[in-house]
Amino acid sequence: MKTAIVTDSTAYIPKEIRDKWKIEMIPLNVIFGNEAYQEEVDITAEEFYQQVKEKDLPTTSQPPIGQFVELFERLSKDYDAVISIHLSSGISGTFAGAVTASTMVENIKVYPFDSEISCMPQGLYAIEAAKMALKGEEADKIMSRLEELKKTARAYFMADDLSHLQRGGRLSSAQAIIGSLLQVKPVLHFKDKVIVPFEKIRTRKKAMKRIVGLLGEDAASGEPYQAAVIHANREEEAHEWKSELETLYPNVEFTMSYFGPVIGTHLGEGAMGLGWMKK
Ligand code: MYR
Repeated sequence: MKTAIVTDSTAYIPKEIRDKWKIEMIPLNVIFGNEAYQEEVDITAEEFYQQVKEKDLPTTSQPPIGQFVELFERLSKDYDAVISIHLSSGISGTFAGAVTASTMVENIKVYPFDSEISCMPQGLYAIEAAKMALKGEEADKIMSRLEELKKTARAYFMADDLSHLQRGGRLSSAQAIIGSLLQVKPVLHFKDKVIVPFEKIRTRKKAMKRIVGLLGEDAASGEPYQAAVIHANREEEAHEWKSELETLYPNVEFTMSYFGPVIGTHLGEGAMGLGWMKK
């Protein structure tokens, strides 16, 4: 059985890595006024963070169902199955789009996978799936492996300005709680597929320290972990953080990643995050 691996642009897997592991990418869109851009295709993260300084605040949208159908049909010429890995169904309709498209194609079996997370942790699932697919593993076996990894996946992050998440309706909590959080730097995480405050913390420095400690709780087992440091246009700070983390946790393999245009629209510039899962 030949299995193709698809993920969406919010995994922010660099093109050379996608090419290396034969991962197909379907882009989400970022919209400035009347202009829609497919992220990672028409607009880079760098261009996006420049444009937000100059233009009205953007919005985002999921890929149209037709784009999924087209992609799955193209893949059906060379593959028997496709595993389509997407950002959490609790924050975007992308996964639901893949599910709908899966019922509209023939000659290929589609396995949609809800990562229940986003960004590079989602990318780590896609890379693992792609490595297994290239070895010729069956799609069912790859899906079981992804479910296994899911049990160990965590992501904690903080936004410099929570109003972006509030405006886009992606922060799930009572309005009064959100209001009280706007003045501080809460650590956020995914719970039951949606973003909720994890802990109310006053400063950026303390929030980052707390996230370091949370990774430490899991890494203390000494088992091999993989992790991603993720930043919204704060490359230097992210590199410093990564070096600090590498010294603290030698059993964790770190990669550097970024919040691209679509996720950046909802988190705002300056956001930082750390995601990890067992190897
Ligand atoms: C859409 O328009 O369908 C896309 C909506 C994306 C919402 C993104 C909300 C922020 C996610 C933060 C993920 C952090 C992972 C480490």
